Amino acid sequence: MAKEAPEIREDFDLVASYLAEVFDVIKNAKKITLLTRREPYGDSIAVCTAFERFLEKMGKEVEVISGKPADEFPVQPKNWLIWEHKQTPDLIISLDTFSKDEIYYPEAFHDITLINIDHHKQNDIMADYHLIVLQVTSSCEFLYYLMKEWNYGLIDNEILEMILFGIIADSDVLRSEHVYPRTFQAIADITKKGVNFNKLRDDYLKSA
Ligand SMILES: [Mn+2]
Repeated sequence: MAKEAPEIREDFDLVASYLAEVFDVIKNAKKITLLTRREPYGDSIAVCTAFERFLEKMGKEVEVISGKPADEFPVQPKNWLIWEHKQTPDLIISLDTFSKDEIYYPEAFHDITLINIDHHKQNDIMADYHLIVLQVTSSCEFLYYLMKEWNYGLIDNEILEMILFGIIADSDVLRSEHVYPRTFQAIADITKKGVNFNKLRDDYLKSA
């Protein structure tokens, strides 16, 4: 399959019909490598950490590759590599990254299926599948909706904590303009499960 330029959609509902197909690709992969940007920030790290845990619960072997470490953040991927890879994956997923120049993408990766998950207005990553929506605070918020569709039962409180951290970090504690009714619904659902908003807000403010 030839890789194509991104299609960017406003709202999550506009990708809904496409989700089952993408999840089949994920289910069929055994080794999955998650890529995020050279200089990861709260949302990038949290979305990789949450998705790594979700995929591991599905029985996948997962590696996360980014640029420099971000020790200031309270969440960290388990199998985190800095600008190098160990496994040869059968699926690659780029997360929270708007440009091909921002991800680790060696020649060895070029023929491997790539899914591009993001929420930025501009994105130039050529991929086999694009999941890009604008009306979310963060990639973490977007991933929460994806995981809910894909396998709600695998979402535990540890994953929810990372999701809420990413929402808080990328919206700068809900002060950004990219906060939507759906965001408040997600926060209500997550905190109802016992995840502590105030603690994560304080963690974020300490790291910022
Ligand atoms: Mn983001």
